[in-house]
Amino acid sequence: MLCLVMTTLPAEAATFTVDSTADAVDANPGDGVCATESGECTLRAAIQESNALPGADTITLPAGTYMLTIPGAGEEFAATGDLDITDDLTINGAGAAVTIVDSNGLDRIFDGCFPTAAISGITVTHGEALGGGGIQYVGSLTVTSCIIRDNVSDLWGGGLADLPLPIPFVEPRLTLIDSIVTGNSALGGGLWGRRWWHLRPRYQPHHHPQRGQPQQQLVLQ
Ligand SMILES: [Ca+2]
Ligand SMILES: [Ca+2]
Ligand SMILES: [Ca+2]
Repeated sequence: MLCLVMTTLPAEAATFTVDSTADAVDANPGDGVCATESGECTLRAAIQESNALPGADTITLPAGTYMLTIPGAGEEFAATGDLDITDDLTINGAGAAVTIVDSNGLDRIFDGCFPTAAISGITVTHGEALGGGGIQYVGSLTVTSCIIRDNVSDLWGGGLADLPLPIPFVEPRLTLIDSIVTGNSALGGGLWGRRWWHLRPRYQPHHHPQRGQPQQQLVLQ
């Protein structure tokens, strides 16, 4: 994605609680209310709203399967295709076994360009993109108690990948905690990055497959 890293003024953090598993856009991003035309707070609407509000925000994502259904890869404002995160954000699922975000091959799941973001308690699955089939990121991303599985990339990072372009003043940094990266397929296996990986408490590099091979299981716990 095209990253425009902007300095934003301090703002009061907002918390949005998703109340619908539907995939629909926010009716008015930036008004402080997560609401589609029908008044629901979808994951896509919550991300659009948190992008529009300056400063770090939090999204609570209850148990459910959230299917991405709006086609349109290559769009960078979370309106179509993948969910573009362009501001600091924390997304808290209810647990990877029960909170599942699935793109059904439509696009990748999360495309992040942020200074700092975190996701926890979520399964990210069936994403598909040229790079970062499940998640592509720039900046500092912390993934805690998540399952990144069965995502596909034709190039790098079936599960997760940092953006392979240098962005001024932003270094990609991935921290994986108590998470499972499994069943992803790509040139770079499940994980691909240039630097700044922090895998706790142990890193199993032998679980990176060769080109075109499905990734074996990488468990960090
Ligand atoms: Ca709104
Ligand atoms: Ca924000
Ligand atoms: Ca998008």
